[in-house]
Amino acid sequence: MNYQDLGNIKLLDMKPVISNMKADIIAGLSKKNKQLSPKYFYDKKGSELFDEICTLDEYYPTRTETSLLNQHIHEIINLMGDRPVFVEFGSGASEKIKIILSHVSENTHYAAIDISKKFLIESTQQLAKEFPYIDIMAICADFTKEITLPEIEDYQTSVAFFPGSTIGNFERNEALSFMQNVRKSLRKSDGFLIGIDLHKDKKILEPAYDDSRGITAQFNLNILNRINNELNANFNPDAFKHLSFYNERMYRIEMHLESLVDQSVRIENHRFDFAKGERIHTESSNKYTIDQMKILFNNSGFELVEQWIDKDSLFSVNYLQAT
Ligand code: AVI
Repeated sequence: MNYQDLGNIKLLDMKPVISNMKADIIAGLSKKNKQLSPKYFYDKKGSELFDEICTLDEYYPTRTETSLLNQHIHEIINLMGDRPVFVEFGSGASEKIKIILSHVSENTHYAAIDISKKFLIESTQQLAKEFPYIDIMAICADFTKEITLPEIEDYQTSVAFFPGSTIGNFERNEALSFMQNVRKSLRKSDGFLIGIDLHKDKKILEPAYDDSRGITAQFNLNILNRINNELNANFNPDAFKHLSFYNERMYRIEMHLESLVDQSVRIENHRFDFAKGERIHTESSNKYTIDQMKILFNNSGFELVEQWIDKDSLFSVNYLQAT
């Protein structure tokens, strides 16, 4: 494998295929039931709004997962054994890994996988300044595809890390194939530390996705601004409203944008007609029962070793071992 030495980090560029936003958006809006992929939420503004969501009183996942990781950090470190390689799938700003890196010995290696090369280099270089005693590698790759991880000499266990219940934003079949791909990139007995949000009363779930300050509404509507800015479109975000609800049959929060009037929107020479009340499905956030998680783990070649759940049964952090 060809690494580039970038001073305090190594870069391995797997040259992922970047999806074509314009083609994706046009295809989604041309469907009978219009839809947009939640991956397009995250332009600069969308990422800032998501960071703000994570601090909201109603949005329990971030603080609950963070406190579970802090509370059980010594058990987690023990399970990882000596000389582990921590591999984060979709590392983003590499925030939650800091909880772990601040407790490990210098015999730890951290590999961050992300598709956005510039952001990946910036965040891993920043991390390397904070944790100069840890070997850090940035892997530019699409973590939703199968990835062959580099062999790292002298390191014993690889531990995949996938926090934040990001798995919830995959459809159930995509979640299974993601887990199977992670399994293929590991060896038998390697670990997988994954945070998954739990199915619960909609009295708790629904406000988490429709907060009183309207930040989630702004986050949802911002996708229309992004399409206007980047694809030369003429959406009027004021002519749509944020709608979210818990679909109990499907065990998922659904977020939609609902058209407030009959209207037409253009993206270059493509025209999309909306009837009043028509919706664009922008995100699903799947929630799991304990049994559903067990089935997912077993069907993807893992066994559950430890599961930590907060006292209110809101969120789970799971340590799995590859079988
Ligand atoms: C990133 N992901 C796990 C968040 C979630 O809870 O599904 C995205 C989000 N959407 C609205 N609020 C937060």
